[in-house]
Amino acid sequence: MLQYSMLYPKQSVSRRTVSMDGMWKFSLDPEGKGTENGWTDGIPQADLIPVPASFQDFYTDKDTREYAGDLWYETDVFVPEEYAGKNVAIRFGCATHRAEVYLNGVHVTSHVGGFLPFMADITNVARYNAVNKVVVKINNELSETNIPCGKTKVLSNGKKMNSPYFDFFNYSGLQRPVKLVAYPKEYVFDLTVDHRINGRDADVSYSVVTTGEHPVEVTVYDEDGREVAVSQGKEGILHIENAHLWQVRNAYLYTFTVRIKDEEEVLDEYSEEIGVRTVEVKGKDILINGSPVYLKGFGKHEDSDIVGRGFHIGVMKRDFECMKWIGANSFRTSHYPYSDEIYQMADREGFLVIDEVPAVGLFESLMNFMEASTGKKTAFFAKDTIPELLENHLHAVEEMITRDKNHACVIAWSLLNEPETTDEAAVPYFEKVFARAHELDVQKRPRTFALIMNSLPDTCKCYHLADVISMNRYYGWYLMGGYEMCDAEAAFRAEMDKWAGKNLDRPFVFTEYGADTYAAEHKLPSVMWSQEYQKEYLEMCHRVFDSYDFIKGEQVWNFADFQTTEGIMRVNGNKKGIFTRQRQPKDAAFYFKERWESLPLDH
Ligand code: GCB
Repeated sequence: MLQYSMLYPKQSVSRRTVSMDGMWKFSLDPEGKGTENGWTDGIPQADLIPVPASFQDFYTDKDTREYAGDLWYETDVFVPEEYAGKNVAIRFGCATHRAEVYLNGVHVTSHVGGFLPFMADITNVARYNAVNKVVVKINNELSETNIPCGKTKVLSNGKKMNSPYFDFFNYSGLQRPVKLVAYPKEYVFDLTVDHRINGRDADVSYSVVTTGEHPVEVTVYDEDGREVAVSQGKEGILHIENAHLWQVRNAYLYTFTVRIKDEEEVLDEYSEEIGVRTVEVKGKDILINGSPVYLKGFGKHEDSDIVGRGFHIGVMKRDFECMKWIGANSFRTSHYPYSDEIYQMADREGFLVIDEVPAVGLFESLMNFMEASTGKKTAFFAKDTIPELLENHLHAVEEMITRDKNHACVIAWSLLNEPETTDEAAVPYFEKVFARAHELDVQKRPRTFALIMNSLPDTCKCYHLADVISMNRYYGWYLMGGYEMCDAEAAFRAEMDKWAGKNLDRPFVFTEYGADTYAAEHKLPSVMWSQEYQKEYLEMCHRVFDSYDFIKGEQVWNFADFQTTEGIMRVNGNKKGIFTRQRQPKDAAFYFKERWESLPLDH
């Protein structure tokens, strides 16, 4: 079990949360001497920088943007007198990729992994009714022992540089909201729910973890605030009559309130909005509330101008509006779990989410999307870095599932993106990761991983572990693009015929397919990179998808153009977006709107 509660900070009769977002002091530490020089007490000559945001795109010099190493943040936080006697903590939405947190010079916590929240307990270190100094030391270097994988090299001028084995910019820093939270000593640590539908009614089994022995009561309220079910005890079943189910793009959220009680006194109260629905894979179908669904949507990124990977509430809103306009019903959180608020919004809007752990780059290559199709092998899973990597990976899976398990929107766990699966050495690693996800999720949601181009029916050693087979395929882009499109289609069909021949009786979802397209480029007849080519490419892919009854979803790569490392394969970023980075439609967006609005829900 995790050391800290993953429940999203909320206000209630017993809980307080105060935003710590704003301008923080900020300093790079290229020599790595901050700790030695006493920066844990306060950082010298600091600049001011917004939190939440990635630090990279504010500055105009390249050394800062490309910086690899330690970076320091500092702010003051006032801890009110009324918090004395409670638990007090600072909750970081994330710190990319590893963090050490100090309060008034005292080390309070460390965390590894850049895309999931953690809490620094400051109860015994805080000064009450006084200002306290928070210092966070972050390190953003990539390695093969932590996810996402990459390496950090040293240039001839002595500066460090990150080399990701993945195709998105290594944005880092305090990229998500930070909150000061206060909650009682005896408190609700965790809540887990699982749903069963019985005719018109629903039975929600729940379990609550608290830090004490006082009795627990769970009450369910409908959207009008009416009490519809109540149960006593840390475990039980909540019976909801005439249940209003959470449906795809037609959400309904009940409020589940957990109270720890001492007679009539409420010691702690925690509420969460939860949709009642079931998810199941049956034969070739993905079933939501027993009905088959076809996924229409995107692989996304948390990525936008200026703030980089920083959570921006306005960008989130625009993204959902674009996805609704185009007729999408789903997205994958490629290639890392997103900020909590995005799942809350997906719950509210009825979107289906494939939730992905940051296990990307488990194939040693700067351009794995290219090199995989050349047959390159890197023996990634045979390396001696694997035991430590696996430990961090399993920990991230635990954090992700613990954080996201109650979201109705989360219908599957993606446990890796494009790992090297052509070597037997991958199998034991995969088995452990898949087993852990199964053990942690009471809803037993389907598990998957995104198959890279060389993970083929006759070369992939791991697909048998996936409940849903997720395919990333680029026939007609990385392979046989342009005028060779007819050969691309033939090769694509030949691969799909082989999968069909395996009779796996399992759903397949395309979690990636796409073509880089310059928003300003038009050409008749088409050429690669033009808007016209993107459409021809997509039409070819859709012809293939529509020919196989086991294909149960299409999530095009990518929702929007996004930043990557610079290089000859990328023109200031990846341009496979259906929308531009500013969230305006390319021509293909209108084509998708037509297709997706006319596809039946179960296709
Ligand atoms: C992939 C990767 C994704 C890349 C994409 C591309 O296979 O999973 O991260 O951005 O291909 O555009 O090459």
